[in-house]
Amino acid sequence: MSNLLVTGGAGFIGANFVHYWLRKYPDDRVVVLDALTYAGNQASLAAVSQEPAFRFVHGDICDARLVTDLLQQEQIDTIVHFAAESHVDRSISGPGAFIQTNIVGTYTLLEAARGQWLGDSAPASHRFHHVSTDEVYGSLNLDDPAFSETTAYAPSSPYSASKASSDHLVRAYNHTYGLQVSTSNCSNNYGPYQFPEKLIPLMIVNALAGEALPVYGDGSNIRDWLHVEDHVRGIDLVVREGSVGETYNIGGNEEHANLDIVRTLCACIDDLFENNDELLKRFPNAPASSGKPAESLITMVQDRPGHDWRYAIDASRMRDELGFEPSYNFETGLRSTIDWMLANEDWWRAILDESYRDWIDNNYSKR
Ligand code: NAD
Ligand code: TDX
Repeated sequence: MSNLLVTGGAGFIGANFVHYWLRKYPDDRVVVLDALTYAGNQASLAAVSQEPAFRFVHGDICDARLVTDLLQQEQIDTIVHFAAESHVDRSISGPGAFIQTNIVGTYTLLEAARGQWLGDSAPASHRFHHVSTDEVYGSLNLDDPAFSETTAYAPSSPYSASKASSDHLVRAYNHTYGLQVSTSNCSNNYGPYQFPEKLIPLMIVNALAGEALPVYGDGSNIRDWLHVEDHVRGIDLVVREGSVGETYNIGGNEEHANLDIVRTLCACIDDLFENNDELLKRFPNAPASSGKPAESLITMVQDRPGHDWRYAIDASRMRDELGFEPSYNFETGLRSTIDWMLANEDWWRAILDESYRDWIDNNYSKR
C-alpha cells in the first residue's frame, strides 16, 4: 500500500493518472496538490472526489510549508510530479510563471522530499517521479534519429528550458543526496480532459463552433502523439519497476504533421455530422450545417516564434526493460477523443469562459 502525492492532478495528464491509479490500486491513498491555475479543473476529478482514498488540496507546489506538512500528515512515500505551466505559446508571451512553477516549484518539492524522506522519520522506501517532456531535447530534422535517453539536452522555448532545468535538479538530488528519483520524458499527449488551448482539443472545439482552425506556419511541423491513457500506464511502470536515478522516454510511435492531423480531425467530424440531425442541431455553426466541409475552416497563421520542427521518441528502453507498448493507434485515438468531447460538452463549455476567450483572441490577433 502506498500514499501518493500527485501534483497537478487537476490538469490534463494528472487527472487521467488519478483516475487510472485509484481504479488500479484501490488500496492506495491519493492526495492531489493543485494550485487550480487556468489549466486546473476540479471538474476533471469529479468522478473520484467522493472516494475515501482521495483528497484534494488546493495549494501551490512553491509553498514549502504546505508541501512539508502534507508529506508528514499523509505519510507520503511516493510523489508523482505533474504540476507545471505546460503551454509553449504562453511561455513565449510570459515566461515568468514557467520559471516559478517548473523550476522553483520542482526545487521546493525536492527539498521537502529530501527533508522528509532522508531524515530520521524516513518511510521504508520512497520514490519521487518527475514527469517531463521530449521538448527538452530540442528539434529534429527529418533524417535525424529519434530522441533517446542519452540525447543531449537542447531546449529551445522558455517552457522546454524550464522543464530541462527541473530535470537536471531531479537528477542532481539523486546524485548528491541519494533521493530515489525517476524521470519520464514523453511526447505530445492527447485524449480526455485536455485543455482546449492545445492543438487537438482546440481544433475540435473550433470546428464544432464554426471558428477558424489556426495552423502555424506551413503546418509541416511533426509531433509524436501518445494517447494519455498509454502515457499514465507507462508512468505506472516507471514508478513501480523503473530503476532509481534513471530516465525513460515514453512515445506513441505516431509521428504526424500538424496539417495532416487537422485534416484528419476535419474528416472525422464531417463523417460524424453526415445525416446526423442531433449534431447539426447541437452545433448550428459547424460548417456541416451549411453544407461545407470542416476543412474550409483551416487558416494558415503566422508561425510560433522558435517553433521546433520535429519531435520523435525512441521508446525502445520502455519496451525492452519494462515491456511497454502503446495500445492506441492514432486515428482510433483521435476518433475516441472527438467522441469524448461530444459526450462531455459541459466540461469544455465551462472552460470557454471570457478570460480564456480573451487570451485566445489576443494570442491569435498578434499572429
Ligand atoms: P496542464 O497544463 O493540463 O496541467 C497542469 C496542472 O498543474 C494544472 O492542474 C495546474 O493547476 C497545476 N499547476 C500549475 N502550477 C501549479 C503550482 N504552482 N502548484 C500546483 N499546481 C500547479 O498540464 P498537462 O498537459 O497535464 O502536463 C502535465 C505534465 O506533463 C507537465 O509537467 C508537462 O510538462 C508534462 N508533459 C505534458 C505533455 C502534453 O502533451 N500535455 C507532454 C509531455 C510532458
Ligand atoms: O493553434 C495551434 N496551431 C498549431 O499549428 C496550436 C495550439 C498548435 N499548433 C501547432 C504547434 C505544434 O507544432 O501544433 C503542434 C502542437 O502544439 P501544442 O498542442 O501547443 O503542443 P506542443 O507545443 O507540441 O507541446 C506539447 O507537447 C509537449 C505540450 O503542450 C507540452 O506541454 C509538452 O511538453
